[in-house]
Amino acid sequence: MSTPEFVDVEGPMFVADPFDVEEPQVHAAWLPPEAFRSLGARRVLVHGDGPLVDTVLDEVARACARYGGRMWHSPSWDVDVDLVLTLRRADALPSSTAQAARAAGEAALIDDGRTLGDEGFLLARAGDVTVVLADAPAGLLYGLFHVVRLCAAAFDPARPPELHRPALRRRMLNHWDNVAVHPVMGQVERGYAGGSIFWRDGRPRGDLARLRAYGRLLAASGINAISVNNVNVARAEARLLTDRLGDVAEIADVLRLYGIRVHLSVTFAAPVALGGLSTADPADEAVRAWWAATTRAVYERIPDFGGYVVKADSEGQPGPFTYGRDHADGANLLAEALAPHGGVVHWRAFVYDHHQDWRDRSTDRARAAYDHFTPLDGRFRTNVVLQVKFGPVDFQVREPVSPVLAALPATRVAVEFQVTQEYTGQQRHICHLGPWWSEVLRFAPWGPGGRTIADVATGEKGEGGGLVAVANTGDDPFWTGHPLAQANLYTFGRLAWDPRLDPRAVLDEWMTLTFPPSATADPELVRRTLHEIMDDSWRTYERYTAPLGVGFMVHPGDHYGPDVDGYEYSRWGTYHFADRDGVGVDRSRASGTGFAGQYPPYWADVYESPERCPDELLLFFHHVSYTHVLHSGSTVIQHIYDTHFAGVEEVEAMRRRWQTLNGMIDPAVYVRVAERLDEQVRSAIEWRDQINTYFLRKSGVPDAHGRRIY
Ligand code: GCV
Repeated sequence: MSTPEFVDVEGPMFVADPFDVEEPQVHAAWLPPEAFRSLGARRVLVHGDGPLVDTVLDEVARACARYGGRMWHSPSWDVDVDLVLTLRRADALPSSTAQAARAAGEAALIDDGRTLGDEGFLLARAGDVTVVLADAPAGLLYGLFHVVRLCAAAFDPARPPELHRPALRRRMLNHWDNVAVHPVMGQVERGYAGGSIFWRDGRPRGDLARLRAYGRLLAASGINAISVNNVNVARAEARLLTDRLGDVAEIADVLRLYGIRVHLSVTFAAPVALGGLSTADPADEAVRAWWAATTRAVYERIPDFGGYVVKADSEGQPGPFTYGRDHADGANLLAEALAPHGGVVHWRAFVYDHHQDWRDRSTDRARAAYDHFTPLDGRFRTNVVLQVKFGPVDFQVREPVSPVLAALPATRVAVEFQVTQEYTGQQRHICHLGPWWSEVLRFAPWGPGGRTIADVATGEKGEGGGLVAVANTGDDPFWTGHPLAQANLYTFGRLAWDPRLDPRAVLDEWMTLTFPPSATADPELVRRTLHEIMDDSWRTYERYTAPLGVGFMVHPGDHYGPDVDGYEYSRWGTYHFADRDGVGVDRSRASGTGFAGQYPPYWADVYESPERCPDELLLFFHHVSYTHVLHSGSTVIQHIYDTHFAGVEEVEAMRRRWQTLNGMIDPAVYVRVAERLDEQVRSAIEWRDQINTYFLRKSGVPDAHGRRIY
């Protein structure tokens, strides 16, 4: 028998550990050491080689060191183990228990008839052993995090085999981080969690330990791609593509350890701004050559570079319209440069007139993306992903699903969500967005029972554009400002891995990892209380803010807090048209902007009719009188009063419930959340009183229950 190559957990770790993520200066979020307790107490064999396998080894070694388990790597020694993490095609396993486990896994796989792919894994039991089988190292890493999620259940002898493959190939985060501090938007545009994880005052932040800890969290949620700078690309940020590419490479080197590919937001004007050309016209040969050469240089430095993200002809960003070209011409220009290297361009569909005249009732911002992009269907190269915000306006707490998502069958389409809570309480309010995203993903735009938005993102043969979300993270010690906002990031990653997951179950997973039962005196109380606070928090937020899908009513600029008429006479195209008789935007075909007609027939008909339109979207699609009776039986005006009073009561109840956790959980988390709940209560009262007062004054209709309105 040859020498055992096991890792003696009492001895030095054999995997180089340049960064100490064991004792981070930041909150451990959903990967506290306690979450690894079950895994770390076992005998674990890891079989396979490569950088991502090293990451798996590092994770397992760390857990075993803490909880008394043992780990072997590619052994030549026969040992009994509890868990085998192995590549399917790796060399024969000498350990007999491991061999048996792998054989059982293979058998289960054959029975299942599916393949594992680049990121999938199989978890199966063989006798006393749990096996994680993958075809590629990324699958082993995801399998490891699955074992962590399952805790002891991963070792349940009765557990049937399970095969996991991500439904979506690309599960991406967009950071709206500026390299240099922007005079208005600061370091992170719409960022509510401090500064950037990547940049500070014009330079890389250089905190590689933090970066690695971030990659680890993202991988454990399922995210595998990230763009590292704002889609609004200013001068300093533009240079990341050329002379500051080294800064990007440094980030890519760290995130690669967790299977995350780095993408870059670029400016369409780069050939002029950086290349010294006189034009950025997509039809110009010199422009095409510039993009080709620049992109080649990017891949020489970052071989697994993901691609470009582009916001063009939108809110002041340059784009192809300047040259009389359309967005297919623009996107294809960059796609052509990326294609030889396997990269993609995420081309955003957020194109609308942001200099609208509020007097003009015929222009409708909600129509814009459809009007611009549907004529281009079929013209985009295959490595263009059209990135579409989930709703037609802008990440509101309630909007219909964007009709663009159902209108380009010959285009790869990605759905864009906003994890950063720009319009949903800015990480000062608890607003768990999982149920909202899940509702969007399950929406069937061609009518009930038909294909869903998740199907569109997946694509019929897996060639869909995937899911993308704007990140909510920053250099805040809790990552997300509000500690409970971590759940939104985790949930986004999990839904991107499998859009069919039940958001409540995902929230439960997040709770169990973040507040490990073994670390609290009364785990059931903690879990129940968190569910009571978070499960319905999105609907609570909706109740005390803009009613019935009408949207906005936020303070202009910072978008926090109520200002009912703040945007009413502005150029931004977000109006509610409240007058003494009624409120809402007529988007019908019959008498309004015609937006309802952008949907396939089933929903076009439903939305067209004030009688059939779902209550929660009524004011998005129709201008109705205050006395219009909803499906709920209430009138519009009474609904406004009732929901605003109820919303505040619910937030007050959240605060009381949170107080019952004092002493049960990490005091720092407790205090941070308690402070933010005080602000949430204050802000919800402000919303209630401004909205109710505004509509009482407009309508003259008193509250049926005689409650105090000002
Ligand atoms: C990055 C909204 C936000 C902007 C953001 C824009 C976008 O308008 O308020 O800050 O810009 O969306 O998605 O590009």
